[in-house]
Amino acid sequence: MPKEKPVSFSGIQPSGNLTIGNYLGAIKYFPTYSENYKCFYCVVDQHALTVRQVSAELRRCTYETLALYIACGLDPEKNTLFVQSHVSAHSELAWILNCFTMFGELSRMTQFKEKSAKHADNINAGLFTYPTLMAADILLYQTDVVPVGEDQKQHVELCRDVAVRFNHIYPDTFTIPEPIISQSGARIKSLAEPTRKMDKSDPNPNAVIYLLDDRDTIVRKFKRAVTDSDTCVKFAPGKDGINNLMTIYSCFTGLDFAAIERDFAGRGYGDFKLAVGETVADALSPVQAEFRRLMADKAYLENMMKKGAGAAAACAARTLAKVKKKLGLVLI
Ligand code: AQP
Repeated sequence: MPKEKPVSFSGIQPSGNLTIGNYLGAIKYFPTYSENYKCFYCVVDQHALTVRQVSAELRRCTYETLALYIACGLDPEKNTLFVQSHVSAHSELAWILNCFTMFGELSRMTQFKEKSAKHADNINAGLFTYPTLMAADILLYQTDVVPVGEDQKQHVELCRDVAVRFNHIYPDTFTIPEPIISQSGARIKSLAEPTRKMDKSDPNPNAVIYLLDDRDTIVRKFKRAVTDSDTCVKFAPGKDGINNLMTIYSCFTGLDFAAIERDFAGRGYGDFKLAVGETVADALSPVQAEFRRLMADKAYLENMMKKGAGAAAACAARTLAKVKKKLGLVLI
């Protein structure tokens, strides 16, 4: 069946409280696809299982991530919002794609290497095959574009390689997806170690701005952000801390670096950090208010989960049946 519109798919793990990294690298852009794409945005709870989770926390974060999708501007009437584990086709297709993905390809994934180092006591098979589940997420919907932060580019490229390999053997099965990485905000760094990505699972909460942090906390964390011993607000190589703060400020205000440098000429880092903190807190305040409203209505969220799962499952079932038929699995 020809598509009415190209398809956009992306997902976020409910593996902790969402950060401004998740927002600026991904969620902020999701609503911009709603008019011209058929959009699927997923809470990828099965991906979160690759790292040990506390059950009650995983459940809470699943509701919260869904509520944050909407609070950040995704209209559930225009987008299919759903939870991965509610559509069993994801794990079914992941198994099939495991049989078309090479051990060497998975071994080269940066995230696998980083997470294996971080969780040395739990280097499980799911952590290793994470990219094939992600490929299943994407390919099930015949996706054209995948808006993601820079860290996920490698996984989308692997997904493309697997889809091309599959299509070579069984022609015209999958649409080959393109990763879309934003020009700005694609890699927001930690406030404590600004050479590293801001991670929602960072054990140091001062390194991360969570979307649900209150105003005082946001301002305090930015005040404490690691910068160099210079005082001049200028984007330059090697000034990782100030470059990161300027990137965040630019993403939230729309000002380019030259304008920020002009505005803060002759003023120290202290003034700038305060401005960044207040700007981010102002921008997140309406998102937080809408989030609280949605979280007070669990029945609404559950109803939406069911509706989203139904719509996603219908699309996913078509691709899965096509794949099974091509492979020679008997359909009854
Ligand atoms: N720091 C970031 N800057 C820009 N984009 C980012 N993304 C994540 N961190 C940044 C993008 O957010 C989307 C969801 O990714 P995820 O659920 O895998 O987020 P995560 O915080 O990286 O999740 P983890 O793996 O649970 O946390 P850590 O890494 O803390 O162990 C993606 O589009 C991602 O690119």
